Amino acid sequence: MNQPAADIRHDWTRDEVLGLFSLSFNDLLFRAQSAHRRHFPANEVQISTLLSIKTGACPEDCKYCPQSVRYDTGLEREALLDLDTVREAARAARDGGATRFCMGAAWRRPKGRDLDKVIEMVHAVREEGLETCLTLGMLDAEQARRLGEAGLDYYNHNLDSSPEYYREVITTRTYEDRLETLGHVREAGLKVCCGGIVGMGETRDDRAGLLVELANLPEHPQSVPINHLVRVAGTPLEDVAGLDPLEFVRTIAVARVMMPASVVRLSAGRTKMSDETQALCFLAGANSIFYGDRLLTTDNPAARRDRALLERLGLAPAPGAHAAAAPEASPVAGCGARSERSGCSA
Ligand code: SAM
Ligand code: DTB
Ligand code: SF4
Repeated sequence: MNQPAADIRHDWTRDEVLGLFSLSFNDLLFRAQSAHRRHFPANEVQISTLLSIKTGACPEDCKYCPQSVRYDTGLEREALLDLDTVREAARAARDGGATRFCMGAAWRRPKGRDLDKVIEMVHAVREEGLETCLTLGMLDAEQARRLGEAGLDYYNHNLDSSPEYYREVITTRTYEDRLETLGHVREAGLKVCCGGIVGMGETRDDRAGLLVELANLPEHPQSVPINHLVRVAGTPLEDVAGLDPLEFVRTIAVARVMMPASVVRLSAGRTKMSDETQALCFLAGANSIFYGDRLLTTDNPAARRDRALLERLGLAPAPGAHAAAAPEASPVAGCGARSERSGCSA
């Protein structure tokens, strides 16, 4: 992605970022919306759909995650899906209006034969005219290189929180491990999708710390998912206090100001958000969502509710990079407008 130098910085300090968080809400949203319009069409939202290709029984201990083998969340484990199932799901996502298909596996890191199968999935999804994204856990340099060679577009690997709070949430892999994987992904020429989770009981200082780590990476991640914790019964974080929705909006706005040319995804946690909170998130510069009734193992807003929301807000789906390969691809029903300044015309 072309990153003009003027407002792309990699030298953020936590104090400076806390200063952004402390601005008056109006001033912060004005700055975020101005940054957004410098780099993106004002009224477009990138649409991704998720599929869990291998579910549950993960050896890691991430305290937020329903898929860790250490917590009894009642989740049924599933082996790696077969290729036809993935292809069908990708077609359905494309026909529903998604332009990117993100496949997630509950692994610490993929093993050799598993990666071969996942590479076949990447080819199949590309053939359906969709951009591809994978999240499989840690990768070594060779695995990242193979995925790049296979034509994968994005690799998702989150930093999740500030380095200090991360240690409270995950003990089985370090922040350094994550940074190392992100380095391999970048060096393999893949686009990086990297963000975090808020609403895990962290402080504002931790949220600022996460955003500093993301923005001070050698390149800004091309995609920055900001997840609100989905509290799942059986996980250690099931009873953590929820985050003030306006603080969530501030987090999105600060991410937009710090990484103005990155796509910021309003990611997990939308089922519990009002339409008004989501509208403020879009105003704060969020320009991507997960679309479809499921995330990986938890619910996402119903597709019909999202169509209605985009339409009410005059937002249109952003065109996908591989759209030409998919003659049958259709925009999100009822939201076909793609002009810069106008919204959905349906
Ligand atoms: N196992 C791989 C890994 O952790 O890198 C890939 C799958 S993992 C489920 C992908 C991301 O989902 C995690 O990094 C985390 O940010 C997010 N996630 C997991 N559980 C979540 C929850 N309950 N609420 C919000 N985000 C969650
Ligand atoms: C990301 O940052 N959020 C997505 C995606 N990357 C893989 C995952 C959200 C998972 C929410 C919990 C679940 O559905 O299991
Ligand atoms: Fe495993 Fe990923 Fe869940 Fe952590 S977030 S327990 S690594 S599936």
